[in-house]
Amino acid sequence: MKSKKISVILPTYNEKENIVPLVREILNLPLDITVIIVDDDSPDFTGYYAQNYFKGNERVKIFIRKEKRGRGYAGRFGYEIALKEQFDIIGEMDADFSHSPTFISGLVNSLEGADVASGSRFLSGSKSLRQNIVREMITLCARFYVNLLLRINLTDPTSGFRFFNSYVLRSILPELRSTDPFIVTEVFYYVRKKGFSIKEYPIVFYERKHGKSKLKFFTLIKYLYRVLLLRMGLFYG
Ligand SMILES: Nc1nc2c(ncn2[C@@H]2O[C@H](COP(=O)(O)OP(=O)(O)O)[C@@H](O)[C@H]2O)c(=O)[nH]1
Ligand SMILES: [Mg+2]
Repeated sequence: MKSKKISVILPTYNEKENIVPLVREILNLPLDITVIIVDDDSPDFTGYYAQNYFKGNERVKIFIRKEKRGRGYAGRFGYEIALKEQFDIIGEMDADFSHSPTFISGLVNSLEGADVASGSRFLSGSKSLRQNIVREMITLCARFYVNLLLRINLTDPTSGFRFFNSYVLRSILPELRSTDPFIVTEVFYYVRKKGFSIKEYPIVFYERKHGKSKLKFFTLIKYLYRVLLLRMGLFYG
């Protein structure tokens, strides 16, 4: 796997305190990884802060988007950049330390026998150290709801910590319509629909280190509705 060109996309919105130590940890892994930060012009200047810190470092590419803010837009933008730059493997993870870089090697290795490798909070060997019980319950409910309606058949269908062989993203990118965090599930839906294989890999899910979650209650409600629309073939973003 050492010879493969890997990129890790980090969508960021107000992650100033997390971004530098996180990227440094990723760059220290014994893998050929380039980090792609997609910042939505964070009010705390996460993007500019990272730009300044990693100035001249070719392994860190930073994009500060000024239009159409949202996790979904940022994700699609990151995929597009990574595909254009011809990485063999494209990964993504949250930039708040809830996803630890220590699992990246395991996820990348899992891609030898699968098209997609996804970090799961619900396998033996997995653990969730999240302190927010309500969010934990929501994740559990979403797991059953999504698997039932979309037949994604994963232990963790809302995991945003995953790696793709690049041909998978090239194939599904034109289908994606999400503007917000629903993109996490939408991606799995099209991966399955197109017949690609997904291997889940046990991870520990940590509480975010600094800052606050951007997920709003209203986004969760929209999520439920969007799963239905996707199932009916009526989801247009
Ligand atoms: N670029 C971008 N990143 C976002 C946006 N919303 C959230 N993120 C990032 O997406 C990741 C997950 O968001 P987070 O707020 O931790 O959601 P949670 O883990 O579901 O509570 C983090 O790295 C956030 O900084 C957004 O609108 N634009
Ligand atoms: Mg988070």
